[in-house]
Amino acid sequence: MKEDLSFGTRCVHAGEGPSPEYRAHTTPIYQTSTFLFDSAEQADAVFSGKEPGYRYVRSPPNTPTHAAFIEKMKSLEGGEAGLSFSSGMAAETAVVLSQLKSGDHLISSSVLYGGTYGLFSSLLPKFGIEVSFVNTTDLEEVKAALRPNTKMLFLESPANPTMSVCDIREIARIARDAGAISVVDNTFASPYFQRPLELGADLVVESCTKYIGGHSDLLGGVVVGSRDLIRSMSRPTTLLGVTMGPHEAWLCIRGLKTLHLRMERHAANAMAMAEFLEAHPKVEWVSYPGLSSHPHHDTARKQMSGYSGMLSFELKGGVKAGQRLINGVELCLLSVSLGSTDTLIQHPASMTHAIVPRDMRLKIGITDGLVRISAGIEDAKDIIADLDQALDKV
Ligand code: LCS
Repeated sequence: MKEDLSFGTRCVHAGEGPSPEYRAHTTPIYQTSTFLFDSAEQADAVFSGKEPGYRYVRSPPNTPTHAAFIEKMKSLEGGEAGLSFSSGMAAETAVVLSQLKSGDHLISSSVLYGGTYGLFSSLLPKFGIEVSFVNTTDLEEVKAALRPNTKMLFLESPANPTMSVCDIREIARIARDAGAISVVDNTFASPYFQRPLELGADLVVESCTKYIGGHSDLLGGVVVGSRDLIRSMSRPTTLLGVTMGPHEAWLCIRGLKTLHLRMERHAANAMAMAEFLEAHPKVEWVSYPGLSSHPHHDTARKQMSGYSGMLSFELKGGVKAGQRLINGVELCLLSVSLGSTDTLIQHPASMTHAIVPRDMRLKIGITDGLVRISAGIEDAKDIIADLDQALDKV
């Protein structure tokens, strides 16, 4: 496929082709755990890497379904190679355990998905990996946190759940100058709105559970980057056993075919909700990178082509008011996760970020009353009417 095709065309066509056996139009699901060999010599050639081929589903390239998914992701993220995983957390675990060793230092955004914070704060130190949580929206703080043993800078932008945005190009430059690699969790933006590799990052991680799958019906993760870095992750990934299943790979392929259409609607709905909430007298503040009131709006405008579908806000009246709102919605659904066709609403302090200690939450802006919304792809007027009637009850 020609690489100069535009993004939406690549969502549909990249990695696809009629199956060699029967010329099926869509990529088949290779629902198998292992592959057969014609001879001992051929098995030896494939296992020793002299010949390309599929071996066992835990080992990349896994199956032709996974390979088609990775081809599509490479095209959309603009990377040379990639690996798929059983979840976003599995992808992050494989990144840190393959690239860091005991004695190394990791600098991470302080605002992160709660699970990622848990992995970095409680598991990595057990393996002798030092972690500093830093306000990565402040480049001076990032530079000040560098140590001679800093090997990785990890960031989320926009970040879960405050929507803070950091300057990916500058942070990638700081990492490169320090001899460290930069890793960006792009889950909130998706490659449709932001391509960290093009901004200079070394690896991009996505939880496919969110916008890539897009329908709240799978768990998966993916990492894309240079051929060399992905090669260095391949063996650890096989050994960790964190492979995506063939059916999930197929669901991701199907999800990606409509990524460009879904993301436009997610973003339009999020902007409509953000503007409605910002103008509402019961709302204290709204954080959406597309609003000119967002403290990092200029950085977002520089590195994103749109502002995606996530927003957070706080009501006047804090936690109690937030709970009344969440209990009052009828169309929006009370649930964690994000990037679904349906609008989801949740309370980070008691749900996605309950694992983060309260003093840390308050320090990084996850107030007790913060409410997070993942805008779905419904008609905006219906979701806004739902928020409006719920706000009447607050
Ligand atoms: N990265 C980000 C930015 C996330 O938001 C999540 C999950 C992950 C990685 C982990 O991906 P998973 O293993 O779940 O595929 N975020 C969730 C959230 O905000 N609510 O529930 C899960």
